[in-house]
Amino acid sequence: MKTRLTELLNIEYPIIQGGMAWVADFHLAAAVSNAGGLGIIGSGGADADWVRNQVKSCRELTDKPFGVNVMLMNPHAPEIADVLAEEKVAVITTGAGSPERYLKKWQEAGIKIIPVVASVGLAKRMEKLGADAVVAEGTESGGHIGELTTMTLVPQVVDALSIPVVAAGGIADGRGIAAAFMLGAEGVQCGTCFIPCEETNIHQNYKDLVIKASDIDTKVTGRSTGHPVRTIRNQLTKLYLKMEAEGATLDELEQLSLGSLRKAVLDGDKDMGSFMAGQISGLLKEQVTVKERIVSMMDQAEALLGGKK
Ligand code: TUI
Repeated sequence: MKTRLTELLNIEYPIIQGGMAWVADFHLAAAVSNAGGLGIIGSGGADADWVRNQVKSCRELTDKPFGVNVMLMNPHAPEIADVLAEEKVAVITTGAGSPERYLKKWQEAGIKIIPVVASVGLAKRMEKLGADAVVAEGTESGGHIGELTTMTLVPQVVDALSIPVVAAGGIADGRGIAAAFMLGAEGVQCGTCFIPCEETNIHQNYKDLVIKASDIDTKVTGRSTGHPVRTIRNQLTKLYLKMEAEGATLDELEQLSLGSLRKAVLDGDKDMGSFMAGQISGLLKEQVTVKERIVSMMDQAEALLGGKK
């Protein structure tokens, strides 16, 4: 399946791995790139040294292109932006904001830039400023989310832009890929489907929670703070939503969720961890290797879209 995205990124399959904070380290990114997709190191709230080390480690595991996601709410984002320009990583994806202030520097370093957007407005601004493609991410996604669904966002972004559009949110098998292509996307970004993979370097409880989740097992917290985040429901989401309903302050809510992603990924704390995952968790029933996941998704997509290549 050749598209403008596979050509742009020099990859075999039109699949970008989501830059999941704490979850997507160089092990996962290298595995995805080695399997023919585009692996992404999720820099989340990490500092610039961590990112530099991850990039170097990833280069030891793969000769294929890979990228780094910059979470723009991270206070270390300016230093990370510099490190990525110095290291001349192949691709940068961004999330949770507008990367406007960094684009020139990254372009001068020859880096392909793919902002993740949740609205047509930001998508258009990114194209105007020279982005190479955009990821249009629907609210089905895990983690920090926008308002629109993948089904509504993707075709509207496709119609508004000339550069390639990558669909994200709710895609975890070949049917999802085929559907995204029908909406005009030229690639997909998938995060949740890589959580229960062998190569994902996280606590086993996190993988098991995604595998055991049903269709209705994710919740969105933080709507009242303006930073909605989708996670697997547990004691933390219950408490958070109760406090939000009772009008808790930003400070109180921050206290509750402080370090909760770490608790999920490192400690496997099923009750108080923040297990970011998308609505498609209910579709994922087994732990497989990254290669198996990608090949089965692509086989199914190619069959649905009418034959190979
Ligand atoms: O960024 C994501 N997903 C994320 S980031 C993250 S780390 C985090 N941890 C704790 C709390 C909050 C975040 C976990 N998941 N996806 C891409 C995405 N970007 N979704 C929504 C947006 C977005 C939202 C508003 C992008 C831009 C925006 O407005 C910018 C503007 O200036 O218009």
